[in-house]
Amino acid sequence: MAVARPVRALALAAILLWFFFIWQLFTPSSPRPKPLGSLERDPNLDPTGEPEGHLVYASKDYAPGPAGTARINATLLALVRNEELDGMLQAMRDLERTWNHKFNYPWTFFNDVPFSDEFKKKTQAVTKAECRYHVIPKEHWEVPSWINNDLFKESAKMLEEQKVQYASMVSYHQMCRWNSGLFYKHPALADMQYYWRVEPKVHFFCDVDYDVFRYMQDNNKTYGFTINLYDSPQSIPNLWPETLKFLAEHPEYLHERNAMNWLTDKDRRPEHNKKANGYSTCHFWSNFEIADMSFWRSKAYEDYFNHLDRAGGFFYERWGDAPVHSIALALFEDSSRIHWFRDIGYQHIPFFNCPNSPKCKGCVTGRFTDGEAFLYKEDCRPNWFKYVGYG
Ligand SMILES: Nc1nc2c(ncn2[C@@H]2O[C@H](COP(=O)(O)OP(=O)(O)OP(=O)(O)O)[C@@H](O)[C@H]2O)c(=O)[nH]1
Ligand SMILES: [Mg+2]
Repeated sequence: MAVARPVRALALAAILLWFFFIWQLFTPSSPRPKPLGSLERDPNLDPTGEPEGHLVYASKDYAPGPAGTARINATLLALVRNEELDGMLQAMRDLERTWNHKFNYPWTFFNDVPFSDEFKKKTQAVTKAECRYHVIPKEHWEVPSWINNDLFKESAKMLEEQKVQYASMVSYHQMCRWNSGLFYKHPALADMQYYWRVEPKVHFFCDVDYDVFRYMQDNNKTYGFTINLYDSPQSIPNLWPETLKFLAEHPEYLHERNAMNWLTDKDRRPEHNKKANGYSTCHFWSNFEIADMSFWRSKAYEDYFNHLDRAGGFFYERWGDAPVHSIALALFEDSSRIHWFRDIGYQHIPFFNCPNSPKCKGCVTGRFTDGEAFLYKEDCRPNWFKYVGYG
């Protein structure tokens, strides 16, 4: 039986459509780099070189030991558990390969319990630089006396109902509090000014040929970040109201070139701002930080941290060191002293900073995440670029 030509064409079109549909269904949802939004272009796609300003390169004056006279008072710093040894070794190998084998800055490891001999032996084996191991004093780690344990448990239950991760894990709250306001008070850091925070399992992808600590010092920078994100508003409902109370008591701490508009933006994610009671929730992702501890040691930050600590939100909510550090920097520091290290290729699961540079290997240029597509909206860099710039 002959089939009319139009009917054959229709059948063919239907078959093709069917194959197209199946292909769409089964191709993996590729986490290709996506643009930041309408009219925005991810600057990581643009060719990236070294930052402007005075740079100091490797030389024999950075040799390990006393011969390394060019090193300034700075250290690589990690709070880590003995059980995270493998992840720590991997992160160390990445950072040694891309940067520290040229500069040999010491590593300083902190733990709430003593480090095992295995931890010490294996970490020292992956670097020529000196490794130092310290236990955190009890009074810096313990839950403070004014925290009520029943109230903590009750609050943790409510936070967990709202899907706040790690809400009932006391040590997570202790870690966030220590990273917020106590690490730089450890006696082992008394003579240190700068640190580069490193977590187990993070990755570094790009060769960096200048001394980043000298970059901070010589170019008058206080804080360097790579990734800038939204936070879960459920974990910090009272952080901003407490901050406003503090500001009302201390208007003198507000810097005239602050980044208040980055902190209070409500255009991009109005719901976040609403749930966090006026805070955009934008923050520098603090698992990576290169910073000058003089800022944390200033009177403004000390007063702010004590105010927050007394308010109890490190335990009754789940205030992280990332929003706490970020709010303080954006309010009390000149925003031009906060630097985006766009040239440092970095990953902490599930987010990346991956610049367009021949010095980078192992990450996809401009890729922000390799996780689910919904994670793209966690990117708060566009607001930083909009309100402060690319510096
Ligand atoms: N010594 C010690 N280190 C801790 C403790 N809790 C967390 N840390 C360290 O603190 C840093 C942050 O902890 P993470 O568990 O990675 O927290 P996170 O990055 O918010 O969570 P993930 O997304 O799961 O990585 C890591 O370097 C951990 O090794 C603790 O109780 N003791
Ligand atoms: Mg982590």
